[in-house]
Amino acid sequence: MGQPSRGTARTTPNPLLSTHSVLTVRAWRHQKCSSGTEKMKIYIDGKFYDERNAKISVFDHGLLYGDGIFEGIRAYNGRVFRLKEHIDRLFYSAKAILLDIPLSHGEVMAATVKTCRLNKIRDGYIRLVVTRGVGTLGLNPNRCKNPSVIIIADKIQLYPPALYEKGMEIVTVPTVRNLHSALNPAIKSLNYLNNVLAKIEASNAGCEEAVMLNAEGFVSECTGDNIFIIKGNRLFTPPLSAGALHGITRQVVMEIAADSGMQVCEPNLTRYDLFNADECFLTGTGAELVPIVKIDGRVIGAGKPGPKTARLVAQYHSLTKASGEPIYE
Ligand code: PXG
Repeated sequence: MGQPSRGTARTTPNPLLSTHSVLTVRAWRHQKCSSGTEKMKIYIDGKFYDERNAKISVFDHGLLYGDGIFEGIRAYNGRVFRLKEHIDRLFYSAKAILLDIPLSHGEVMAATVKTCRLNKIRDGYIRLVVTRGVGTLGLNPNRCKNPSVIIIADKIQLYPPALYEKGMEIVTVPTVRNLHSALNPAIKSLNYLNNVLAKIEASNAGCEEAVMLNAEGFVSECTGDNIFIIKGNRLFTPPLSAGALHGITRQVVMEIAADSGMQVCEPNLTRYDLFNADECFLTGTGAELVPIVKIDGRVIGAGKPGPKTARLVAQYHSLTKASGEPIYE
């Protein structure tokens, strides 16, 4: 995203990037961070490769069909945050798509930590990918005998601080969340076209994130984040059955909120519920907690990040600093 497509004159503006501010935020978030004197080492199937030699086959079904799974994980202060939970979710995704990860749970954890260590990561973003592996041009995954495990540990680029201070505006988009009966949104598969299309629609509307509804019209989640609202002392987020990913950050925030005396509920939510919330925020490993101040042109609460959101943000940050799988001990 953000690059002119093949065959397009370099001077042609990308029609997906409708406003300068959207471009600025996205460029910030998705800039690759590995540049520098140190060469990044990427794990592929038990070996480490320099970035320019880290390649997989064009016959890998991960590429040909989006047949594979992934996780996005963060390291803070020399520890990998909620690593076990991420690897649990990886194995649940694998089970759902009948993919045999060629490593045990413990081996995947160890390989992730080792990749961070080799890349001298203290604060970073880890992308863990398991592809179905090399097969033929046919769809049949039985031809793919060896799934591939890829681990990239990079520095993290954060959203600009102003976004957290002022809050973000989001819109509801026409693309609805995948049906459970078609492709269950709980599977973190390499096929993210459902989310990508919603993201494009958000960009076209000048927003960085999209509210996705499910086929019944209930709020599901955003393209790469879960959504929460606060009303009084109650914290609401859509249930997993509405098509929300079992977000690791979502889970942590629900625990923090319950511990600090908030009532946490997971009912079906409508756009009306979002519009009339006191506060709203998004959660995700990369974005952490992002306050939302406008949805579909409706100002949320006081139109600025709310006090209860701010408290949860602070509690989340202290947890990320103080817990996780040590990289260097
Ligand atoms: N919903 C979806 C659909 C996600 O992909 C989340 C919620 C948040 O889950 P965690 O476990 O991170 O709290 C995600 C994960 C990106 C990007 O570049 C973000 C995710 C995945 C892939 C890319 O913004 N977030």
